[in-house]
Amino acid sequence: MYDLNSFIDELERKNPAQPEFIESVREVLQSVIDTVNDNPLYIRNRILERITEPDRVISFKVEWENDDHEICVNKGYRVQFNNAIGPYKGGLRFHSSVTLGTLKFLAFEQIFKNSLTGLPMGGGKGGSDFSPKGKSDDEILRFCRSFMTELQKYLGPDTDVPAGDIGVGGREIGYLYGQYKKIRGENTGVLTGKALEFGGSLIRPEATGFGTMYFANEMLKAHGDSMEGKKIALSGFGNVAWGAAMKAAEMGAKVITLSGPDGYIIDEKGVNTPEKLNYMLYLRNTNNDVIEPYARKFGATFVKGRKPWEVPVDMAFPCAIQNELSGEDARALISNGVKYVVETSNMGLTRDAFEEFINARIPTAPGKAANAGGVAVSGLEMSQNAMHIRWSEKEVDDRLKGIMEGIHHSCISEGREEDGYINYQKGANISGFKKVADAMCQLGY
Ligand code: 2IT
Repeated sequence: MYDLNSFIDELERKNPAQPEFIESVREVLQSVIDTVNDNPLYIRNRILERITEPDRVISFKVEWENDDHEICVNKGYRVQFNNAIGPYKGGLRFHSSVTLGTLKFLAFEQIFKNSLTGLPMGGGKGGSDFSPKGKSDDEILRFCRSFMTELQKYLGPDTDVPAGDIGVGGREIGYLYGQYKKIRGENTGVLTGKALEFGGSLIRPEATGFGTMYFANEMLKAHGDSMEGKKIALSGFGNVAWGAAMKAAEMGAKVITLSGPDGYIIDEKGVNTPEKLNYMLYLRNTNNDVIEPYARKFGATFVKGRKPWEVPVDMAFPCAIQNELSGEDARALISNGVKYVVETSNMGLTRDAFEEFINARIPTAPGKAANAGGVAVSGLEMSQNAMHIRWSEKEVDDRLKGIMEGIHHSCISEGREEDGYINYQKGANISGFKKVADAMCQLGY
């Protein structure tokens, strides 16, 4: 029999100074501990000990030259966490906050998220503490080349297939893939999120944002409600927020906030015109990491240094980075009458925030369910690459919708509590976990 607290204490002792990793393990384990204790096969196979230790962690040095001809050094990593159900799959994050602990948490989350999609993908994540903020295009190119020169040794279309994440979008994927092709001489789709000209999939850029709205739509339907007319607070302004805002507008809901490290904007008219949506992409590509210019351009209100969770809304979608919505933010949203919360960033909610929403019986989706559309369409990009074909926009979008509906169904079947409340966190964790654990039992150690 496992005891959650003693297991976590031991994990902490073995993995010091990795609080995000410990937190992500705690979140999954608190949902699955009874399932594990009830299953002698999981206990005999030591699933908990084995699933919380990465298969391997690759750590390397990235040397590159800046525009002033100075040599710069960054850290590079790839965490290959678990490949029981398919090749390692997960994004690369380039952000100054990245540490090994961050990438271990993201790779751990990815195992269960990928499992939930129903596609054959294992869990991995990589990245660097390189910050694209303020860098020129040439500097980003040189950094990406150097990063891939080392990383390519560990990749392959059936081994490990990275993609984008924070700081890694279409431009960076292009530079990384270009270097992979130069060194390996292969056109295998070893990265996803590629441009359409060289093997990318339609709908991949939109997939995370569209997917989170498809998931939200299922949540609302399950509660006899609809997206029509809902007011939404959304954080971030990158790729995920862009796709989410676009789909929300299509569904008749209104996104009224966006945010950056500098603060947030309130646009009461809604972030819903092609001009506003395209401006988000433009802002991202300036590498300045600020949202204030949006307020100036479209006559919206800019609130400096604060987060959008103080604005009264029906739905909240954190779409930026981990731990961006705290217990205090949750209490503010609850007292302002929030009805649904959809964690779209990975671990966007702190543990306190999750507890606040669950205790208040507010339907709250965890990131590993709601944001799985991104990696799901990455899986579809891998399939198209392997078959040397391209599916139409409708074909990919229909599959994405089907996958998100499937994930919602999994959450309900494992997450419904006695009082009828759907505990999406528990549902997602149990269904994602079981498939990987069963595979591990069958594969032997
Ligand atoms: O967090 C994520 O799921 C991603 N950044 C996407 C990963 C992928 O392989 O498409």
